[in-house]
Amino acid sequence: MTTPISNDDIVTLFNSMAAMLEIKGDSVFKIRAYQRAASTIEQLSWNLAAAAAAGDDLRKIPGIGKAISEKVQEYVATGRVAAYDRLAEEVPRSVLELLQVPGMGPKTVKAATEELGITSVAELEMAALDGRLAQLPRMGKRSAENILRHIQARRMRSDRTPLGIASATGAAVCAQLFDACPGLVSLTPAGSLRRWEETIGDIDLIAVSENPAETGPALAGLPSVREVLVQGDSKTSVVVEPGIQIDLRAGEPGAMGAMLQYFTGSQQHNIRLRDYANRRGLSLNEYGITVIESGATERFADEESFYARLGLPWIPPELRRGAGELDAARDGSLPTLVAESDLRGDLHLHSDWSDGKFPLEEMVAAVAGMGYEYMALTDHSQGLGVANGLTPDRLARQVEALKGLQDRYAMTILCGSEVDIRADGAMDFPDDVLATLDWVIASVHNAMGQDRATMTRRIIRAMENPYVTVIGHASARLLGRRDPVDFDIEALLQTARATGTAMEINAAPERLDLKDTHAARARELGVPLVINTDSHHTHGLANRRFGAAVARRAWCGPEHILNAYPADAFLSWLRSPKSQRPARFDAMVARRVAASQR
Ligand code: DGT
Ligand code: CA
Ligand code: CA
Ligand code: ZN
Repeated sequence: MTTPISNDDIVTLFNSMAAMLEIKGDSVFKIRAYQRAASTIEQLSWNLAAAAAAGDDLRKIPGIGKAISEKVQEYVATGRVAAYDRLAEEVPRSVLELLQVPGMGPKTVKAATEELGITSVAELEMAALDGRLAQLPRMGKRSAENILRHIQARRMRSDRTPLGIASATGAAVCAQLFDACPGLVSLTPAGSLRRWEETIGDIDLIAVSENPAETGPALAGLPSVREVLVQGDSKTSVVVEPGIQIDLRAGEPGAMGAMLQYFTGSQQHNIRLRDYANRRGLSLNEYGITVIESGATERFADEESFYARLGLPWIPPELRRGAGELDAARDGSLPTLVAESDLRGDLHLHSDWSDGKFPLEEMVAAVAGMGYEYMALTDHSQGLGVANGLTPDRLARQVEALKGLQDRYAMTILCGSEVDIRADGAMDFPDDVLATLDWVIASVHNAMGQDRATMTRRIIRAMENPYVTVIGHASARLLGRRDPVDFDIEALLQTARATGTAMEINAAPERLDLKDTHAARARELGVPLVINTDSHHTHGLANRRFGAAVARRAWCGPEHILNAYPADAFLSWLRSPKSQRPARFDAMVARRVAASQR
Protein backbone atom coordinates (compact mmCIF):
# COMPACT_ATOMS: atom_id res chain seq x y z
CA MET A 1 0.00 0.00 0.00
CA THR A 2 1.54 3.32 -1.02
CA THR A 3 0.54 6.66 0.45
CA PRO A 4 -2.44 8.05 -1.39
CA ILE A 5 -1.76 11.03 -3.62
CA SER A 6 -3.28 14.19 -2.20
CA ASN A 7 -4.67 17.07 -4.20
CA ASP A 8 -1.84 19.17 -2.81
CA ASP A 9 0.73 16.78 -4.33
CA ILE A 10 -0.84 17.26 -7.74
CA VAL A 11 -1.11 21.04 -7.32
CA THR A 12 2.58 21.24 -6.41
CA LEU A 13 3.49 19.06 -9.36
CA PHE A 14 1.61 21.18 -11.88
CA ASN A 15 2.77 24.47 -10.38
CA SER A 16 6.38 23.32 -10.61
CA MET A 17 5.85 22.22 -14.18
CA ALA A 18 4.37 25.62 -15.03
CA ALA A 19 7.32 27.36 -13.38
CA MET A 20 9.87 25.19 -15.19
CA LEU A 21 8.14 25.75 -18.54
CA GLU A 22 8.12 29.46 -17.88
CA ILE A 23 11.82 29.48 -17.03
CA LYS A 24 12.43 27.59 -20.26
CA GLY A 25 10.33 30.11 -22.16
CA ASP A 26 7.85 27.48 -23.35
CA SER A 27 4.39 28.17 -24.84
CA VAL A 28 2.19 30.47 -22.79
CA PHE A 29 -0.81 28.24 -23.48
CA LYS A 30 0.88 25.21 -22.02
CA ILE A 31 1.99 27.18 -18.97
CA ARG A 32 -1.51 28.58 -18.43
CA ALA A 33 -3.00 25.09 -18.78
CA TYR A 34 -0.90 23.81 -15.89
CA GLN A 35 -1.59 26.88 -13.77
CA ARG A 36 -5.31 26.68 -14.44
CA ALA A 37 -5.37 22.97 -13.61
CA ALA A 38 -3.46 23.62 -10.38
CA SER A 39 -5.85 26.33 -9.20
CA THR A 40 -8.88 24.18 -10.12
CA ILE A 41 -7.56 21.16 -8.25
CA GLU A 42 -6.68 23.30 -5.25
CA GLN A 43 -10.38 24.06 -4.80
CA LEU A 44 -11.75 20.54 -5.17
CA SER A 45 -13.44 19.21 -2.06
CA TRP A 46 -12.77 15.57 -3.01
CA ASN A 47 -9.63 13.54 -3.75
CA LEU A 48 -8.74 13.70 -7.42
CA ALA A 49 -6.40 10.72 -7.40
CA ALA A 50 -9.08 8.49 -5.91
CA ALA A 51 -11.54 9.59 -8.58
CA ALA A 52 -8.96 8.94 -11.30
CA ALA A 53 -8.24 5.49 -9.85
CA ALA A 54 -11.96 4.75 -9.84
CA GLY A 55 -12.07 5.44 -13.57
CA ASP A 56 -13.88 8.81 -13.51
CA ASP A 57 -13.47 10.97 -16.61
CA LEU A 58 -11.47 13.93 -15.27
CA ARG A 59 -12.09 15.98 -18.40
CA LYS A 60 -15.56 16.72 -17.08
CA ILE A 61 -13.92 19.02 -14.56
CA PRO A 62 -13.70 22.53 -15.99
CA GLY A 63 -10.05 23.53 -16.44
CA ILE A 64 -8.83 19.97 -16.98
CA GLY A 65 -8.23 18.90 -20.56
CA LYS A 66 -6.94 15.75 -22.18
CA ALA A 67 -3.22 16.37 -21.55
CA ILE A 68 -3.71 17.23 -17.88
CA SER A 69 -6.08 14.33 -17.32
CA GLU A 70 -3.53 11.91 -18.79
CA LYS A 71 -0.82 13.23 -16.52
CA VAL A 72 -3.01 12.72 -13.45
CA GLN A 73 -3.75 9.16 -14.62
CA GLU A 74 -0.03 8.53 -15.17
CA TYR A 75 0.79 9.91 -11.73
CA VAL A 76 -1.85 7.73 -10.07
CA ALA A 77 -0.80 4.62 -12.00
CA THR A 78 3.00 4.94 -11.77
CA GLY A 79 3.71 7.48 -9.04
CA ARG A 80 5.68 9.54 -11.58
CA VAL A 81 5.04 11.90 -14.47
CA ALA A 82 7.56 11.47 -17.28
CA ALA A 83 7.05 15.02 -18.57
CA TYR A 84 7.88 16.35 -15.12
CA ASP A 85 11.01 14.22 -14.87
CA ARG A 86 12.19 15.46 -18.26
CA LEU A 87 11.68 19.07 -17.22
CA ALA A 88 13.42 18.49 -13.92
CA GLU A 89 16.48 17.26 -15.78
CA GLU A 90 16.52 20.39 -17.92
CA VAL A 91 15.88 22.93 -15.19
CA PRO A 92 18.27 22.23 -12.32
CA ARG A 93 16.90 22.21 -8.81
CA SER A 94 19.17 25.12 -7.95
CA VAL A 95 17.50 27.22 -10.66
CA LEU A 96 14.07 26.28 -9.37
CA GLU A 97 15.17 27.37 -5.90
CA LEU A 98 15.66 30.88 -7.27
CA LEU A 99 11.88 31.08 -7.42
CA GLN A 100 11.71 30.84 -3.64
CA VAL A 101 13.50 34.17 -3.29
CA PRO A 102 10.80 36.83 -2.95
CA GLY A 103 10.95 39.12 -5.96
CA MET A 104 12.16 36.36 -8.27
CA GLY A 105 9.29 35.29 -10.54
CA PRO A 106 9.74 32.87 -13.44
CA LYS A 107 10.38 35.72 -15.90
CA THR A 108 13.08 37.21 -13.71
CA VAL A 109 14.62 33.80 -13.13
CA LYS A 110 14.67 33.25 -16.89
CA ALA A 111 16.35 36.61 -17.46
CA ALA A 112 18.83 35.97 -14.64
CA THR A 113 19.85 32.56 -16.00
CA GLU A 114 19.99 33.72 -19.59
CA GLU A 115 21.53 37.16 -19.29
CA LEU A 116 23.73 36.66 -16.26
CA GLY A 117 24.33 32.91 -16.23
CA ILE A 118 22.90 32.64 -12.71
CA THR A 119 21.97 29.09 -11.72
CA SER A 120 21.85 29.26 -7.93
CA VAL A 121 20.95 31.52 -5.04
CA ALA A 122 24.66 31.95 -4.23
CA GLU A 123 25.29 33.24 -7.75
CA LEU A 124 22.23 35.47 -7.51
CA GLU A 125 23.64 37.00 -4.35
CA MET A 126 26.97 37.67 -6.08
CA ALA A 127 25.17 39.40 -8.95
CA ALA A 128 23.14 41.50 -6.53
CA LEU A 129 26.32 42.48 -4.68
CA ASP A 130 28.33 43.49 -7.73
CA GLY A 131 25.52 45.42 -9.41
CA ARG A 132 24.84 43.11 -12.37
CA LEU A 133 21.39 42.09 -11.12
CA ALA A 134 20.13 45.69 -11.04
CA GLN A 135 20.89 45.97 -14.74
CA LEU A 136 18.40 43.30 -15.79
CA PRO A 137 15.37 44.58 -17.67
CA ARG A 138 12.54 45.60 -15.30
CA MET A 139 14.80 45.08 -12.26
CA GLY A 140 16.47 48.28 -11.10
CA LYS A 141 18.48 49.10 -8.03
CA ARG A 142 15.65 48.99 -5.51
CA SER A 143 14.37 45.53 -6.46
CA ALA A 144 17.90 44.15 -6.58
CA GLU A 145 18.50 45.45 -3.06
CA ASN A 146 15.30 43.84 -1.82
CA ILE A 147 16.32 40.53 -3.33
CA LEU A 148 19.71 40.81 -1.66
CA ARG A 149 18.04 41.51 1.68
CA HIS A 150 15.83 38.45 1.36
CA ILE A 151 18.75 36.18 0.54
CA GLN A 152 20.74 37.57 3.43
CA ALA A 153 17.86 37.31 5.86
CA ARG A 154 17.53 33.68 4.91
CA ARG A 155 21.23 33.10 5.44
CA MET A 156 21.01 34.48 8.98
CA ARG A 157 19.41 31.12 9.72
CA SER A 158 22.53 29.28 8.54
CA ASP A 159 25.62 30.76 10.06
CA ARG A 160 28.58 30.27 7.70
CA THR A 161 29.13 32.21 4.48
CA PRO A 162 30.63 30.74 1.30
CA LEU A 163 34.19 31.95 0.69
CA GLY A 164 33.35 33.85 -2.51
CA ILE A 165 30.71 35.99 -0.81
CA ALA A 166 32.84 36.59 2.29
CA SER A 167 35.80 37.53 0.15
CA ALA A 168 33.79 40.05 -1.89
CA THR A 169 32.25 41.48 1.27
CA GLY A 170 35.65 41.76 2.98
CA ALA A 171 37.08 43.58 -0.02
CA ALA A 172 34.14 46.01 -0.11
CA VAL A 173 34.41 46.76 3.62
CA CYS A 174 38.17 47.32 3.32
CA ALA A 175 37.65 49.79 0.49
CA GLN A 176 35.01 51.70 2.48
CA LEU A 177 37.23 51.73 5.55
CA PHE A 178 40.17 53.17 3.62
CA ASP A 179 37.89 55.97 2.43
CA ALA A 180 36.68 56.61 5.96
CA CYS A 181 40.08 56.51 7.70
CA PRO A 182 42.76 58.86 6.38
CA GLY A 183 45.33 57.44 8.82
CA LEU A 184 44.86 53.83 7.77
CA VAL A 185 48.13 52.24 6.61
CA SER A 186 47.09 48.63 6.02
CA LEU A 187 44.19 46.24 6.50
CA THR A 188 45.04 42.56 6.47
CA PRO A 189 42.53 39.72 6.55
CA ALA A 190 43.24 37.07 9.16
CA GLY A 191 41.22 34.04 10.34
CA SER A 192 39.55 31.57 8.03
CA LEU A 193 39.43 34.10 5.19
CA ARG A 194 43.22 34.29 5.10
CA ARG A 195 43.40 30.51 5.23
CA TRP A 196 40.93 30.34 2.30
CA GLU A 197 38.53 28.01 4.09
CA GLU A 198 35.57 27.16 1.86
CA THR A 199 33.12 28.75 4.29
CA ILE A 200 33.71 31.64 6.67
CA GLY A 201 32.22 32.11 10.13
CA ASP A 202 33.25 35.74 10.48
CA ILE A 203 35.74 38.02 8.76
CA ASP A 204 38.76 39.03 10.86
CA LEU A 205 40.65 42.16 9.84
CA ILE A 206 43.82 43.58 11.35
CA ALA A 207 44.35 47.29 10.87
CA VAL A 208 47.54 49.30 11.15
CA SER A 209 46.86 52.99 11.43
CA GLU A 210 48.66 56.21 12.24
CA ASN A 211 45.55 57.01 14.23
CA PRO A 212 44.39 53.64 15.69
CA ALA A 213 41.60 55.26 17.70
CA GLU A 214 39.70 56.22 14.55
CA THR A 215 39.40 52.75 12.95
CA GLY A 216 36.86 51.15 15.30
CA PRO A 217 34.38 54.03 15.23
CA ALA A 218 34.89 54.33 11.46
CA LEU A 219 33.92 50.67 10.98
CA ALA A 220 30.89 51.06 13.23
CA GLY A 221 29.83 54.09 11.20
CA LEU A 222 29.98 52.53 7.74
CA PRO A 223 26.66 52.67 5.87
CA SER A 224 26.70 48.90 5.29
CA VAL A 225 26.75 48.19 9.04
CA ARG A 226 23.51 46.70 10.28
CA GLU A 227 24.45 46.15 13.89
CA VAL A 228 27.36 46.98 16.20
CA LEU A 229 28.16 44.02 18.47
CA VAL A 230 31.32 45.16 20.27
CA GLN A 231 33.01 48.53 20.34
CA GLY A 232 36.08 48.40 22.55
CA ASP A 233 39.65 49.59 22.61
CA SER A 234 41.19 46.47 21.15
CA LYS A 235 38.37 45.11 19.03
CA THR A 236 35.30 46.26 17.14
CA SER A 237 32.71 43.75 15.90
CA VAL A 238 29.87 44.60 13.57
CA VAL A 239 27.42 42.82 11.30
CA VAL A 240 27.53 44.24 7.78
CA GLU A 241 24.77 44.19 5.25
CA PRO A 242 25.26 40.77 3.73
CA GLY A 243 24.64 39.45 7.25
CA ILE A 244 28.32 38.78 7.94
CA GLN A 245 30.19 39.58 11.13
CA ILE A 246 33.42 41.58 10.89
CA ASP A 247 35.97 41.57 13.72
CA LEU A 248 38.43 44.43 13.43
CA ARG A 249 41.51 44.68 15.61
CA ALA A 250 44.11 47.43 15.61
CA GLY A 251 47.70 46.29 15.35
CA GLU A 252 50.94 48.12 15.97
CA PRO A 253 53.29 48.06 13.01
CA GLY A 254 56.22 46.87 15.13
CA ALA A 255 54.19 43.94 16.56
CA MET A 256 52.14 42.91 13.52
CA GLY A 257 53.89 39.54 13.20
CA ALA A 258 52.45 38.06 16.40
CA MET A 259 49.09 39.73 15.95
CA LEU A 260 48.61 38.40 12.44
CA GLN A 261 49.90 34.97 13.35
CA TYR A 262 47.63 34.69 16.38
CA PHE A 263 44.44 35.75 14.62
CA THR A 264 45.11 33.81 11.44
CA GLY A 265 44.84 30.55 13.34
CA SER A 266 43.64 28.01 12.84
CA GLN A 267 42.99 27.24 16.44
CA GLN A 268 44.47 23.75 15.91
CA HIS A 269 47.60 25.20 14.33
CA ASN A 270 48.00 27.67 17.19
CA ILE A 271 47.51 25.01 19.86
CA ARG A 272 50.23 22.84 18.31
CA LEU A 273 52.52 25.82 17.82
CA ARG A 274 52.04 26.88 21.44
CA ASP A 275 53.02 23.37 22.64
CA TYR A 276 56.01 23.45 20.35
CA ALA A 277 57.07 26.82 21.77
CA ASN A 278 56.47 25.80 25.39
CA ARG A 279 58.79 22.84 25.01
CA ARG A 280 61.45 25.36 24.01
CA GLY A 281 60.84 27.60 27.01
CA LEU A 282 58.81 30.16 25.06
CA SER A 283 55.19 31.22 25.30
CA LEU A 284 53.09 32.82 22.58
CA ASN A 285 50.39 35.45 22.61
CA GLU A 286 49.03 38.06 20.25
CA TYR A 287 51.64 40.61 21.31
CA GLY A 288 54.78 38.58 20.85
CA ILE A 289 56.88 35.73 22.16
CA THR A 290 57.80 35.61 25.85
CA VAL A 291 60.89 33.88 27.21
CA ILE A 292 59.30 32.00 30.11
CA GLU A 293 62.38 32.10 32.36
CA SER A 294 63.06 35.82 32.13
CA GLY A 295 59.54 37.01 31.41
CA ALA A 296 60.86 39.22 28.61
CA THR A 297 58.53 39.63 25.62
CA GLU A 298 59.94 40.06 22.14
CA ARG A 299 57.99 41.80 19.39
CA PHE A 300 57.95 40.91 15.70
CA ALA A 301 57.19 43.15 12.76
CA ASP A 302 56.20 40.29 10.47
CA GLU A 303 55.30 36.61 10.53
CA GLU A 304 58.60 35.52 9.00
CA SER A 305 60.56 36.80 11.98
CA PHE A 306 57.94 35.38 14.38
CA TYR A 307 58.26 31.86 12.97
CA ALA A 308 62.04 32.28 12.64
CA ARG A 309 62.30 32.95 16.40
CA LEU A 310 60.81 29.48 16.86
CA GLY A 311 63.34 28.03 14.44
CA LEU A 312 60.73 27.53 11.74
CA PRO A 313 60.26 28.76 8.19
CA TRP A 314 57.16 30.86 7.46
CA ILE A 315 54.14 28.57 6.97
CA PRO A 316 51.61 29.56 4.28
CA PRO A 317 48.21 30.28 5.91
CA GLU A 318 46.47 27.70 3.69
CA LEU A 319 48.51 24.98 5.42
CA ARG A 320 47.81 26.14 8.98
CA ARG A 321 45.34 23.45 9.86
CA GLY A 322 47.21 21.55 12.53
CA ALA A 323 47.57 18.67 10.08
CA GLY A 324 51.26 17.94 9.72
CA GLU A 325 52.43 21.37 8.63
CA LEU A 326 54.51 21.90 11.79
CA ASP A 327 56.38 18.63 11.32
CA ALA A 328 57.04 19.54 7.71
CA ALA A 329 58.20 23.01 8.71
CA ARG A 330 60.59 21.57 11.30
CA ASP A 331 61.95 18.98 8.81
CA GLY A 332 62.37 21.60 6.12
CA SER A 333 59.94 19.68 3.92
CA LEU A 334 57.19 22.26 3.45
CA PRO A 335 56.02 22.13 -0.16
CA THR A 336 56.52 24.98 -2.60
CA LEU A 337 52.86 25.67 -3.25
CA VAL A 338 51.38 26.46 -6.63
CA ALA A 339 50.57 30.16 -7.09
CA GLU A 340 47.86 31.76 -9.15
CA SER A 341 50.57 33.23 -11.35
CA ASP A 342 51.91 29.73 -12.17
CA LEU A 343 48.85 29.01 -14.30
CA ARG A 344 49.47 29.04 -18.03
CA GLY A 345 46.04 28.24 -19.35
CA ASP A 346 42.34 28.00 -18.57
CA LEU A 347 40.62 24.88 -19.81
CA HIS A 348 36.94 25.29 -18.94
CA LEU A 349 35.31 28.30 -20.57
CA HIS A 350 31.86 29.08 -21.93
CA SER A 351 30.75 31.49 -24.63
CA ASP A 352 27.32 32.73 -25.67
CA TRP A 353 27.06 29.73 -27.95
CA SER A 354 25.76 27.97 -24.82
CA ASP A 355 25.12 29.69 -21.47
CA GLY A 356 28.12 32.03 -21.43
CA LYS A 357 27.47 35.74 -21.74
CA PHE A 358 30.21 36.78 -24.17
CA PRO A 359 30.79 36.03 -27.85
CA LEU A 360 33.58 33.60 -28.72
CA GLU A 361 35.86 36.38 -29.96
CA GLU A 362 35.57 38.40 -26.74
CA MET A 363 36.05 35.38 -24.52
CA VAL A 364 39.19 34.30 -26.40
CA ALA A 365 40.55 37.86 -26.34
CA ALA A 366 40.01 38.10 -22.58
CA VAL A 367 41.79 34.77 -22.03
CA ALA A 368 44.70 35.92 -24.16
CA GLY A 369 44.74 39.06 -22.03
CA MET A 370 45.58 36.86 -19.02
CA GLY A 371 48.90 36.11 -20.70
CA TYR A 372 48.04 32.44 -21.13
CA GLU A 373 49.83 30.01 -23.45
CA TYR A 374 46.78 27.86 -24.07
CA MET A 375 43.03 27.63 -23.47
CA ALA A 376 40.08 25.37 -24.20
CA LEU A 377 36.65 26.65 -25.11
CA THR A 378 34.15 24.21 -23.63
CA ASP A 379 30.52 25.06 -24.18
CA HIS A 380 27.82 22.68 -22.98
CA SER A 381 26.64 19.63 -24.93
CA GLN A 382 23.16 19.22 -26.34
CA GLY A 383 21.62 17.48 -23.31
CA LEU A 384 21.77 20.59 -21.14
CA GLY A 385 18.71 22.29 -22.59
CA VAL A 386 18.55 25.07 -20.02
CA ALA A 387 22.13 26.00 -20.90
CA ASN A 388 21.45 26.08 -24.65
CA GLY A 389 23.78 23.11 -25.18
CA LEU A 390 25.33 22.59 -28.61
CA THR A 391 24.17 19.93 -31.07
CA PRO A 392 26.89 18.12 -33.06
CA ASP A 393 26.17 20.47 -35.99
CA ARG A 394 26.58 23.61 -33.95
CA LEU A 395 29.67 22.14 -32.29
CA ALA A 396 31.23 21.50 -35.71
CA ARG A 397 30.54 25.11 -36.66
CA GLN A 398 32.04 26.33 -33.41
CA VAL A 399 35.19 24.29 -34.05
CA GLU A 400 35.50 26.03 -37.44
CA ALA A 401 34.99 29.43 -35.82
CA LEU A 402 37.70 28.69 -33.25
CA LYS A 403 40.11 27.53 -35.93
CA GLY A 404 39.46 30.82 -37.69
CA LEU A 405 40.42 32.70 -34.53
CA GLN A 406 43.64 30.72 -33.97
CA ASP A 407 45.57 32.70 -36.62
CA ARG A 408 45.28 35.86 -34.56
CA TYR A 409 46.87 34.40 -31.43
CA ALA A 410 50.15 32.92 -30.26
CA MET A 411 48.12 31.17 -27.54
CA THR A 412 47.00 27.65 -28.49
CA ILE A 413 43.21 27.51 -28.71
CA LEU A 414 41.87 24.04 -28.01
CA CYS A 415 38.43 23.07 -29.28
CA GLY A 416 36.56 21.46 -26.43
CA SER A 417 33.20 20.74 -24.92
CA GLU A 418 31.74 20.25 -21.47
CA VAL A 419 29.83 17.10 -22.19
CA ASP A 420 27.08 15.83 -19.89
CA ILE A 421 27.60 12.47 -18.30
CA ARG A 422 24.15 11.00 -18.76
CA ALA A 423 22.44 9.21 -15.89
CA ASP A 424 23.76 5.84 -17.09
CA GLY A 425 27.32 7.08 -17.57
CA ALA A 426 27.08 7.40 -21.36
CA MET A 427 28.45 10.60 -22.82
CA ASP A 428 26.03 13.10 -24.30
CA PHE A 429 27.93 13.04 -27.64
CA PRO A 430 28.78 9.88 -29.60
CA ASP A 431 32.46 8.93 -29.84
CA ASP A 432 32.78 10.12 -33.45
CA VAL A 433 31.80 13.62 -32.32
CA LEU A 434 34.11 13.51 -29.27
CA ALA A 435 36.94 12.43 -31.58
CA THR A 436 36.77 15.80 -33.35
CA LEU A 437 37.66 17.63 -30.13
CA ASP A 438 41.01 18.44 -28.49
CA TRP A 439 39.68 18.62 -24.93
CA VAL A 440 36.66 16.90 -23.42
CA ILE A 441 35.34 17.76 -19.95
CA ALA A 442 32.81 15.25 -18.65
CA SER A 443 30.41 16.66 -16.04
CA VAL A 444 27.37 15.59 -14.06
CA HIS A 445 24.54 18.09 -14.41
CA ASN A 446 21.43 16.03 -13.71
CA ALA A 447 20.16 12.97 -11.86
CA MET A 448 22.26 14.11 -8.90
CA GLY A 449 20.29 12.13 -6.38
CA GLN A 450 21.67 8.75 -7.49
CA ASP A 451 22.94 6.46 -4.77
CA ARG A 452 26.65 6.11 -4.15
CA ALA A 453 27.21 2.94 -6.15
CA THR A 454 25.25 4.18 -9.17
CA MET A 455 26.92 7.59 -9.19
CA THR A 456 30.39 6.07 -8.80
CA ARG A 457 29.77 3.63 -11.67
CA ARG A 458 28.39 6.48 -13.77
CA ILE A 459 31.50 8.67 -13.42
CA ILE A 460 33.85 5.69 -13.79
CA ARG A 461 32.17 4.85 -17.08
CA ALA A 462 32.85 8.41 -18.25
CA MET A 463 36.51 8.08 -17.24
CA GLU A 464 36.78 4.89 -19.25
CA ASN A 465 35.75 6.74 -22.40
CA PRO A 466 38.98 7.21 -24.40
CA TYR A 467 38.00 10.74 -25.44
CA VAL A 468 37.23 12.10 -21.98
CA THR A 469 40.18 14.25 -20.88
CA VAL A 470 39.01 15.47 -17.49
CA ILE A 471 36.11 15.20 -15.05
CA GLY A 472 34.58 18.64 -14.37
CA HIS A 473 33.38 19.78 -10.91
CA ALA A 474 33.06 16.15 -9.80
CA SER A 475 30.78 16.56 -6.79
CA ALA A 476 28.49 19.12 -8.48
CA ARG A 477 28.02 20.85 -5.11
CA LEU A 478 27.10 24.52 -4.74
CA LEU A 479 28.39 25.84 -1.44
CA GLY A 480 25.60 26.58 0.98
CA ARG A 481 23.07 25.69 -1.71
CA ARG A 482 23.41 22.16 -3.01
CA ASP A 483 24.99 19.17 -1.36
CA PRO A 484 27.67 17.21 -3.19
CA VAL A 485 26.54 14.09 -5.03
CA ASP A 486 27.33 10.85 -3.26
CA PHE A 487 30.32 8.93 -4.63
CA ASP A 488 33.25 6.78 -3.58
CA ILE A 489 36.06 9.29 -4.04
CA GLU A 490 38.79 6.71 -3.57
CA ALA A 491 37.37 4.50 -6.35
CA LEU A 492 37.01 7.54 -8.61
CA LEU A 493 40.54 8.77 -8.08
CA GLN A 494 42.02 5.28 -8.47
CA THR A 495 40.16 5.01 -11.78
CA ALA A 496 41.28 8.47 -12.83
CA ARG A 497 44.85 7.37 -12.24
CA ALA A 498 44.43 4.06 -14.06
CA THR A 499 42.64 5.53 -17.08
CA GLY A 500 44.80 8.64 -17.49
CA THR A 501 41.88 10.97 -16.75
CA ALA A 502 42.63 14.35 -15.18
CA MET A 503 40.49 15.85 -12.40
CA GLU A 504 39.34 19.44 -12.35
CA ILE A 505 39.60 21.85 -9.45
CA ASN A 506 36.72 24.08 -10.44
CA ALA A 507 37.60 27.56 -9.19
CA ALA A 508 34.13 29.08 -9.35
CA PRO A 509 33.81 30.26 -5.74
CA GLU A 510 30.38 28.69 -5.31
CA ARG A 511 31.84 25.32 -6.37
CA LEU A 512 35.45 24.81 -5.19
CA ASP A 513 35.16 21.29 -6.58
CA LEU A 514 37.22 19.05 -6.14
CA LYS A 515 37.50 20.19 -2.58
CA ASP A 516 40.85 20.42 -0.81
CA THR A 517 40.94 16.96 0.80
CA HIS A 518 39.90 15.22 -2.41
CA ALA A 519 42.46 17.21 -4.39
CA ALA A 520 45.12 16.15 -1.87
CA ARG A 521 44.28 12.49 -2.43
CA ALA A 522 44.42 13.02 -6.21
CA ARG A 523 47.89 14.50 -5.80
CA GLU A 524 49.03 11.51 -3.73
CA LEU A 525 47.78 9.11 -6.37
CA GLY A 526 49.48 10.95 -9.22
CA VAL A 527 46.25 12.12 -10.83
CA PRO A 528 46.84 15.32 -12.83
CA LEU A 529 44.81 18.25 -11.50
CA VAL A 530 43.58 21.10 -13.67
CA ILE A 531 42.59 24.47 -12.16
CA ASN A 532 39.76 25.88 -14.27
CA THR A 533 37.55 28.91 -13.77
CA ASP A 534 34.50 27.61 -15.66
CA SER A 535 34.00 31.24 -16.67
CA HIS A 536 30.72 32.27 -18.19
CA HIS A 537 31.85 35.91 -18.19
CA THR A 538 35.20 37.52 -18.94
CA HIS A 539 35.41 38.71 -15.33
CA GLY A 540 35.17 35.09 -14.15
CA LEU A 541 38.76 34.49 -15.25
CA ALA A 542 39.99 36.14 -12.04
CA ASN A 543 38.38 33.34 -10.00
CA ARG A 544 41.49 31.28 -10.65
CA ARG A 545 42.77 32.55 -7.30
CA PHE A 546 40.04 30.52 -5.53
CA GLY A 547 41.09 27.41 -7.43
CA ALA A 548 44.74 28.01 -6.63
CA ALA A 549 43.76 28.30 -2.95
CA VAL A 550 42.10 24.86 -3.03
CA ALA A 551 45.22 23.39 -4.63
CA ARG A 552 47.42 25.09 -2.04
CA ARG A 553 45.29 23.75 0.79
CA ALA A 554 45.84 20.35 -0.84
CA TRP A 555 49.64 20.83 -0.61
CA CYS A 556 49.97 21.00 -4.39
CA GLY A 557 52.98 22.48 -6.07
CA PRO A 558 53.01 23.62 -9.70
CA GLU A 559 54.22 20.15 -10.67
CA HIS A 560 50.85 18.66 -9.68
CA ILE A 561 48.83 21.04 -11.81
CA LEU A 562 48.57 20.20 -15.50
CA ASN A 563 47.83 23.76 -16.58
CA ALA A 564 50.86 25.06 -14.71
CA TYR A 565 53.11 23.35 -17.27
CA PRO A 566 54.51 25.15 -20.32
CA ALA A 567 52.58 24.59 -23.52
CA ASP A 568 55.00 22.05 -24.98
CA ALA A 569 54.87 19.74 -21.95
CA PHE A 570 51.12 20.16 -21.52
CA LEU A 571 50.40 19.52 -25.20
CA SER A 572 52.65 16.49 -25.34
CA TRP A 573 50.64 15.01 -22.46
CA LEU A 574 47.43 15.82 -24.28
CA ARG A 575 48.62 14.36 -27.57
CA SER A 576 49.71 11.08 -26.07
CA PRO A 577 47.15 8.26 -26.08
CA LYS A 578 45.13 8.20 -22.89
CA SER A 579 46.66 4.91 -21.75
CA GLN A 580 50.13 6.48 -21.82
CA ARG A 581 49.22 9.63 -19.95
CA PRO A 582 49.83 8.32 -16.41
CA ALA A 583 53.44 7.43 -17.23
CA ARG A 584 53.93 10.67 -19.11
CA PHE A 585 52.58 12.70 -16.22
CA ASP A 586 54.89 10.91 -13.77
CA ALA A 587 57.83 11.79 -16.01
CA MET A 588 56.70 15.43 -16.20
CA VAL A 589 56.45 15.63 -12.40
CA ALA A 590 59.85 14.01 -11.92
CA ARG A 591 61.50 16.35 -14.41
CA ARG A 592 59.93 19.43 -12.87
CA VAL A 593 60.87 18.43 -9.34
CA ALA A 594 64.44 17.72 -10.42
CA ALA A 595 64.64 21.09 -12.17
CA SER A 596 63.41 22.95 -9.10
CA GLN A 597 65.98 21.22 -6.87
CA ARG A 598 68.85 22.18 -9.13
P1 DGT B 1 35.64 31.11 11.43
O1 DGT B 1 35.54 32.57 11.77
O2 DGT B 1 34.73 30.26 12.21
O3 DGT B 1 35.52 30.85 9.98
O4 DGT B 1 37.11 30.61 11.83
P2 DGT B 1 38.36 31.44 12.32
O5 DGT B 1 39.54 30.55 12.30
O6 DGT B 1 38.47 32.72 11.56
O7 DGT B 1 38.03 31.70 13.85
P3 DGT B 1 37.78 33.03 14.68
O8 DGT B 1 37.23 34.13 13.86
O9 DGT B 1 36.98 32.62 15.86
O10 DGT B 1 39.21 33.42 15.22
C1 DGT B 1 40.25 33.77 14.35
C2 DGT B 1 41.52 33.16 14.80
O11 DGT B 1 41.94 33.77 16.02
C3 DGT B 1 41.42 31.69 15.13
O12 DGT B 1 41.67 30.88 14.00
C4 DGT B 1 42.46 31.51 16.17
C5 DGT B 1 42.52 32.84 16.89
N1 DGT B 1 41.75 32.85 18.13
C6 DGT B 1 40.67 33.56 18.38
N2 DGT B 1 40.24 33.35 19.63
C7 DGT B 1 41.06 32.48 20.17
C8 DGT B 1 41.15 31.85 21.42
O13 DGT B 1 40.37 32.08 22.33
N3 DGT B 1 42.15 30.97 21.59
C9 DGT B 1 43.03 30.71 20.61
N4 DGT B 1 43.99 29.84 20.82
N5 DGT B 1 42.98 31.26 19.44
C10 DGT B 1 42.01 32.15 19.20
CA1 CA C 1 36.89 34.35 11.51
CA1 CA D 1 36.51 36.27 14.54
ZN1 ZN E 1 30.81 24.45 -17.16
